[in-house]
Parts: sequence; C-alpha cells; structure tokens
Amino acid sequence: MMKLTVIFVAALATLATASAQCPRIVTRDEWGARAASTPILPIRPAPWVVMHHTAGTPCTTDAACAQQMRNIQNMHMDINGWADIGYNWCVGENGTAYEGRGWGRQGAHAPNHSSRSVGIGIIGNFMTVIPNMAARSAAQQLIQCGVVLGHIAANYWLIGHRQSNPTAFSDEDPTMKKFAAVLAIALASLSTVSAQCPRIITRAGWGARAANTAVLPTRPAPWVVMHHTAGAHCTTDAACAQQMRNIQNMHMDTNGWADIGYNWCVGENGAAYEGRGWGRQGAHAPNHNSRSVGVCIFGNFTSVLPNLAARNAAQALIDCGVSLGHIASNYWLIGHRQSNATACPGNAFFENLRTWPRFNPNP
Ligand SMILES: *[C@@H]1O[C@H](CO)[C@@H](O)[C@H](O)[C@H]1NC(C)=O
Ligand SMILES: *[C@@H]1O[C@H](CO)[C@@H](O)[C@H](O)[C@H]1NC(C)=O
Ligand SMILES: *[C@@H]1O[C@H](CO)[C@@H](O)[C@H](O)[C@H]1NC(C)=O
Ligand SMILES: CC(=O)N[C@H]1CO[C@H](CO)[C@@H](O)[C@@H]1O
Repeated sequence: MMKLTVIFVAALATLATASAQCPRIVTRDEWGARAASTPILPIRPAPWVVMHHTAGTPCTTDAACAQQMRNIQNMHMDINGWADIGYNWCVGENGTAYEGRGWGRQGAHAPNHSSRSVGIGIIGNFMTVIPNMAARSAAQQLIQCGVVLGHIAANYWLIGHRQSNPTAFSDEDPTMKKFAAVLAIALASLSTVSAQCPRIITRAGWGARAANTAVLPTRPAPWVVMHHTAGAHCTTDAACAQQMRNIQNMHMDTNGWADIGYNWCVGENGAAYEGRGWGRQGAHAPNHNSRSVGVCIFGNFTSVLPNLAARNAAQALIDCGVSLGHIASNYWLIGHRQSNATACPGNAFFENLRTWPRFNPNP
C-alpha cells in the first residue's frame, strides 16, 4: 500500500511537471482534422527535431489557426496524396501547438529525417519576418514537453528543414535564400533558450578570496536548489560584486566554511556570479549539497519577486549548466525550503519558482 502510494505520488509529480512544460495544445478533434492513420515512428524517442515554416498565411487567433490546419491537411492529403498532414505538430502565432500526426508517429515533412524526427511547422511565411515571440516560445516549450513525455530524446538535435533536404530549396531562388537566412535567425533564437549562458562574472571578476572546495561526487548534478540571500538587492555590477565579497567573507569568517556556500549567485543586473562554480560541492542545503548546484539570487524575496533580468539569468544559468554537462538534463528544481527547514528562497519567489520548468513539488 505504501509502495503504491509512493508510486502514485511520483506519477502525479511527473504529470504535474509534464503539463508545466507543455504549451497550450489543440488536439486533432479540436481543430477538426480528417481521420487518418499514419505509421508509428520507428525510432523512439526521436533523436531529431526538424523545424519548418508552412510558407502560407500566419494566424494569431484560434479560429484562423484551426482553419490553417484544415487547409494544410487538405493540401497534403488531396494534392500531395499523403496519408495525413505532413507535420507532427504546427505552432501558431497565438502561442498554441496544433496536433498534426502527433507524438510517436512518422511524419512526411523532411525525407531524410522523417523516420527519426518530430517535424514542427510554424504557421506562416518567415521569409522576411521571424515568428513572433508567442510562436517561438510555444515551439521551444513543445520540444521540452516532448522530452519530458519521452517522445523526444533528451539529447536531441534541432535543425531547419533545409538542413535535411537541401535540394528542396534551390540556391537560384532568391526567396529561398532569404527564407534560409531568416529561419537561421529564428532557429538561433530557439536554440539559445537551451544553449546560451547568461553573462558570467568569474571569481577573478568579482575579487574572490582563494579557496579550494571538494569536487561534487554526483555529476552531472541531478538537482538544482534555489536560494535568496535574504540580504541587499543589487542592480549594478559594482554592487553585486560587493555582495559576493560580503557573502564570501561571512561564509568563510563567520560560518567557518571553505568558501562561499553557493555554486552561483545571480543579480538583478542579469549577471551570474561564479561562487564555488560548476562541478564543486557547495555548502548551501545540507540534504542536497552532494548532488546539486546551489544558485542564489541577491535580495530578500519574502514579499517581492526577483526582477525579470534575474529570473531570466537564473533560468539561463540552469540551461547553460545542462548544455555544458554540469546539470543532468532531467534535473529537478527545488527551493531551499524543500531541502531544509528555512524560509529561503522567500514566499514570493518560492510561489513563482513553482511555475519554472522541472520544478519538483514533492522532492
Ligand atoms: C537526402 O539528402 C541527400 C543529400 O542532400 C539528397 O541527395 C537526397 O536526395 C535526400 N534524400 C531524400 C529522400 O530526399
Ligand atoms: C525580508 O523581508 C521581510 C518582509 O518583506 C522581512 O520581514 C524580513 O525581516 C526580511 N528578512 C531579512 C533577513 O531582512
Ligand atoms: C537541516 O535539517 C536537518 C533535519 O531536520 C537538521 O538536523 C539540520 O540541523 C538542518 N541543517 C541546517 C543547516 O539547518
Ligand atoms: C499571442 C496571441 O496572439 N495569442 C492569441 C491566441 O488566440 C487566442 C484566442 O483566439 C487569443 O485570445 C490570444 O490573444
């Protein structure tokens, strides 16, 4: 009974996290798809994600995007003679993902990759403009959602359609050249979500005292623990560097620790400050120190949230750690209070943290 309860709670936690990762989804029934039966994807989870534009009309309302899905499905079935709409998913500029062939099915969208990829079409023609932020975020979320649900490999590769079948686009066609350039920008902005690190200030950059701390025994770290410093906020490089020096002095001289306790701190100037750094064991959350990366945000977030610059930098730091192999791609995020009895990281910040990717409500 107890085992069952544990499994049930774990399953609920997984579900909660999975739905947190997914964008708003409109199913085939909801957009009025014609019935179709397509083969199962032979390689699962899919190791590739192929990004497309539909080269047609963009849409920003539910009604218009559903109409586009029906138009594209009709074209793919009646004109191309395919079994169904070619894409696994489409994404509209209303920030919504439309189920095409869906997860676990082989698409007809990129001949060299259809049997091993998830094909995502952003609805619209992106020769001269990039998809809006709502569509780009929804596409990235859809990919993360696929990873969490086990349909896309955690170490997937993202490419544009033209990288799969270059012959489909003639270099003689100037519109295609333009499309390629614009798509490259759009793809770069997508991949930066998972690959780009925030602005980083090294130990030398903030004037750290020398210290030597133990190597993290569990790598990549399966946990990320978020903290606030409960002290002064900082929005300038000079003030944040001063905070780092103050905290290091307190942790070394008052607490008697080998170094500043955190692996990283983040300021409301949008920069990440190297504490113990990657691959080192921190002293920030007794129950998790040997298996986590501890990240603090400078300030007291009991009744206010860290500003957007700090929140974005903290998320970018986590993504950066994943892409560099220091944090497990299926890491769990928790607040310090979930590791040890403490108010940290502050009520306001903790409530917000619950909505972050990979937040674990029941560690
Ligand atoms: C796959 O890509 C190669 C190299 O561009 C191309 O020659 C080939 O025709 C493509 N295959 C298909 C099925 O399109
Ligand atoms: C943090 O802020 C709260 C109110 O917002 C205050 O009650 C508390 O004393 C502050 N904590 C510290 C350590 O200053
Ligand atoms: C963390 O929690 C444990 C168990 O409740 C407790 O024994 C320990 O003193 C706590 N450590 C700190 C630093 O608060
Ligand atoms: C970003 C955007 O345009 N979102 C729209 C998506 O569609 C719904 C319903 O049609 C609108 O309410 C949103 O504003």
